[in-house]
Amino acid sequence: MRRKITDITIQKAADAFATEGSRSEYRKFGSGHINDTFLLTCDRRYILQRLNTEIFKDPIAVIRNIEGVTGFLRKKIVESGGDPDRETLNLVKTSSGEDYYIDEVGNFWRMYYFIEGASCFNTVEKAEDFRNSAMAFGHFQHMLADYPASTLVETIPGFHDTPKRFARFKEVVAKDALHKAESAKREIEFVLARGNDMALATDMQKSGELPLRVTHNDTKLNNIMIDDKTGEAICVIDLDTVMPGLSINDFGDSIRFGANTALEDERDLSKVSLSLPLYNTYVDGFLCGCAGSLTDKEIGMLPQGARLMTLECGMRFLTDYLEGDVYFHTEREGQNLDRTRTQFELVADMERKWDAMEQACAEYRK
Ligand code: ADP
Ligand code: GN1
Ligand code: MG
Repeated sequence: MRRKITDITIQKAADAFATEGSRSEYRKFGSGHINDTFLLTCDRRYILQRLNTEIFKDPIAVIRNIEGVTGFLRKKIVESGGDPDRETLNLVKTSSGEDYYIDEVGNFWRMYYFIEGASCFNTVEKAEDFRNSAMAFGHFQHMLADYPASTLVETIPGFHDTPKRFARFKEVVAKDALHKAESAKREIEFVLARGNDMALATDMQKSGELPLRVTHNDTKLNNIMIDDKTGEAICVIDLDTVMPGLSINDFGDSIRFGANTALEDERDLSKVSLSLPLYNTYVDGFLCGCAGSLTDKEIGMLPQGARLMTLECGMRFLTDYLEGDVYFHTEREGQNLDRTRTQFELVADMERKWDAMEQACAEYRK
């Protein structure tokens, strides 16, 4: 179980970093499901995070990956005349010159400079923002194309290994330690009925039909910052899972979250659907950001990336529901089951709209 954090713990962690001016206030911030995030105000603003070390078993490796990737991006941003203080994350050092701080009870902390004048969204308010986020995620991948991938540690082994997640899901269902499986019978059946599809992408990766690239792996809309004035997607954040992966997964996870007409935990399932206009917008923006680097095979598999990421995420929420909400942050009872249901509703809608999803991608093949 995760340790509760007290005010004293947060204050001590904040004071360990070399901030400009002393701490005036802090508050919980954002809607990430994994880490504990605080907005800290001193002479300027900072993001202070307690890393979830139940999930990231080697937090120092996470920091090393981020240091490497942000340093690499910084150079490219400078070369292209961009603003590296806003267009990539920047770690703040502790007073003793480290990139992280471990407190006396073992909590693992890091700090970033707060990116001012930009926001993260949980739903698409303007189609243009979604297109801009697509370009930025595509461009992110493109910029990292020549990053030395072998230096990256796999921070969560098998993160998008869908068959492995399916195997684990079946174990959890079989065990049903908390006797919750009965309450999710329909959802469990939904997953089992799609068992044969779980390895569609991983098999193509193994056979070399889909290349491994340096990818973000968690490309939801609230992991990108949109400039408040220009609407441009200026900075890709949440770099904890930057690892070798599949381009179709980065595409797919964005669709799962952003092209859904409802929130991820919406209870009224009649509101859930795949917005084809948003999907089409994202296809165009993503491929534009990737600047011609995706193969025809990858482009052809984009719809499957969307479907598999949504199915996988629903299966992960369901696993967590059955295990007692130990992975994703929850604010209410049953939230992981609600999240599961929206994901499966969305998968079902994608299956209905499959021809249109494929058609939208076909146009871009060479
Ligand atoms: P989690 O892994 O829990 O999702 P994130 O790293 O995505 O954590 O951070 C949670 C939220 O904090 C983000 O969605 C965003 O709103 C905000 N955030 C994170 N880093 C910054 C930053 N450098 N500047 C401004 N906001 C940030
Ligand atoms: C988590 O950290 P956050 O909230 O951006 C999760 C993703 C899921 C997503 C579902 C490290 O993302 O894989 O797709 O929740 N991140 C991790 O909203 O597990
Ligand atoms: Mg996040």
